[in-house]
Amino acid sequence: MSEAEKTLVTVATYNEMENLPRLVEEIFRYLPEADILVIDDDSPDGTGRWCDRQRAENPRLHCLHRSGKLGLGTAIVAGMRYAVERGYRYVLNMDADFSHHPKYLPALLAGMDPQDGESVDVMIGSRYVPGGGVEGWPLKRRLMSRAVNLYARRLLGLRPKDCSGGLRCYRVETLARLDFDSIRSRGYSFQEEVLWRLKRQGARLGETPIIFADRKLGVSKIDSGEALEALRIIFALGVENILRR
Ligand SMILES: Nc1nc2c(ncn2[C@@H]2O[C@H](COP(=O)(O)OP(=O)(O)OP(=O)(O)O)[C@@H](O)[C@H]2O)c(=O)[nH]1
Ligand SMILES: [Mg+2]
Repeated sequence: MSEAEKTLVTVATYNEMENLPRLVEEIFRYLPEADILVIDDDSPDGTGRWCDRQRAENPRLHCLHRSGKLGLGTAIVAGMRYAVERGYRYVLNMDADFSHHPKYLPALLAGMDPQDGESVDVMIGSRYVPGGGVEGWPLKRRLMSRAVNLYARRLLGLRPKDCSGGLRCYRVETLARLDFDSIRSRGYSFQEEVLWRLKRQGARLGETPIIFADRKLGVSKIDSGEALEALRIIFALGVENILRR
């Protein structure tokens, strides 16, 4: 397979030692041809060191080390830049905590350029289309997620039903035209912001159903400060969206 045919799966990690070894194994099981890039922010639990050791045995596993916890949004951007620079064709992003099961990766990839349908530039692993859903979240968390999603869709004028989820496949050629420096989100609002920017440059967005499972091992990295910051950025982008009309 030539480089240009290749797929990269990126996984941002901060203290995911309990999840990453099994996740890497499962990704290779479902996508044996793909490369994996772990973007680790100097995890105190040694996730990055594990990655380096593992790479010695499997050169298809790549590790990007950053100096400290710099935010999920900037980690994903680093993965996207990596995919553009090395000429991959597709890049898939996913969380490390098994909320996004690797079993969905082939369906996302297959939806990009289907033989019997229209191609898309971004395929979203979607909780909110028929067949999708969330497992293990209390009602309060479900409602909050729905509310944030609706807030972002309305403010940014986005059509997809799930604009905040982090399991996605992007066409790298499309990302190459994106001005990464213009992205304001360092944290969680990255997911909505990147869709909004790509849609404005004419990208076609699609959705494939997934069941999102709550994290079973390790702890959540999102705190209320980061969550508020995400809402603030989406609001600011919404204002920009109205002014540009
Ligand atoms: N490199 C890097 N990864 C991060 C950072 N923040 C979060 N992550 C990773 O991003 C993914 C999503 O983070 P989570 O803590 O699971 O956030 P969440 O899914 O919204 O929250 P939970 O549902 O509680 O797990 C995980 O793989 C984290 O390890 C960061 O600052 N840097
Ligand atoms: Mg999670």
